[in-house]
Amino acid sequence: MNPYLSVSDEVREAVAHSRPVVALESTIISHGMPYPQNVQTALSVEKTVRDAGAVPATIAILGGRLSVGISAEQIEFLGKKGLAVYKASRRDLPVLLSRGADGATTVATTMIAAQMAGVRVFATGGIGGVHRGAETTMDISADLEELAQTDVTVVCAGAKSILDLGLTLEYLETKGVPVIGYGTDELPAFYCRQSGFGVDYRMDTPAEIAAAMHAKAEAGLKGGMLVANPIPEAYAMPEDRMTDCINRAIAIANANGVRGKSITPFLLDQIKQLTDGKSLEANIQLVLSNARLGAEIARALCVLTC
Ligand code: PSU
Ligand code: MN
Repeated sequence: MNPYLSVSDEVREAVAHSRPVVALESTIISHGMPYPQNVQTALSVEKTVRDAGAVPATIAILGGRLSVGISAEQIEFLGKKGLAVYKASRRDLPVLLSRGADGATTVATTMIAAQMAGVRVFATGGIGGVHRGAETTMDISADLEELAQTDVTVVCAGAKSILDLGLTLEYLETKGVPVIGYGTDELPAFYCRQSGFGVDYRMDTPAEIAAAMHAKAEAGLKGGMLVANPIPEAYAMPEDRMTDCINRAIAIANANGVRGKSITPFLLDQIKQLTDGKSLEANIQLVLSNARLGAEIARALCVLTC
């Protein structure tokens, strides 16, 4: 037994009986949205997963343990603390665990904990990737390296154009990560349904995605898969308006010298202000939609593995 892993009874039992489970991250709670919408969203995401027939497993680092399946009170704690909670990616784990500290898990660390607990599907909003200007800043999210090595399928709404989407796709190709468009040939751009960049494969049913996951596992191929699910039509934002907002947000970040792990939360907040809060509503809706799809994939996977 891993002394740094703590799995809730509900999640442990579901995994032991091969029932569907969906992992959920906590950086989106503490750093991705303001309080109290962050807590409300995290709780409705869990409910959405349940209503779709799977067990939600929200993941965070609490008291130096990778905790899989945290409580509503713990979600409230992380949401209230907001940016004061440590944003924990892979490189932060040894120190946070040894110090008995708390941390909000990014996509990378959520994947690590999910794999340790035997959870195969993870739903979130957006992943980190290759940032615009990475040819000089070298800012490339550890999420991409995690997808290369950790066997968890991540359901997202594509990536925001605060990233260089073309370079992000190239990086994923180099690392051998399949990028699947759910009902689309194009990589969605988070707030918008299209980006102009193609995905590797289009799939139209959760069963097709589960079949690819199953084949990968049976063949002994390591690494994750990325499923990109476009934001529901009713909540999609106009592309030209978003491009303009994102460019303005990046200019503000550059003028203020914002770098490293602070850049994504900073840009999210700027974009929210520049869109009068509309980007936040879009963000909430796309996460709910990904949670539903994650649950359907987890259920389809159980049909294959049971
Ligand atoms: N994109 C979002 N919202 C988020 C994040 C990304 O739209 O909250 C978070 C995720 O937790 C992701 C992390 O894993 O930011 C990536 O951070 P970095 O680029 O510093 O690795
Ligand atoms: Mn970074």
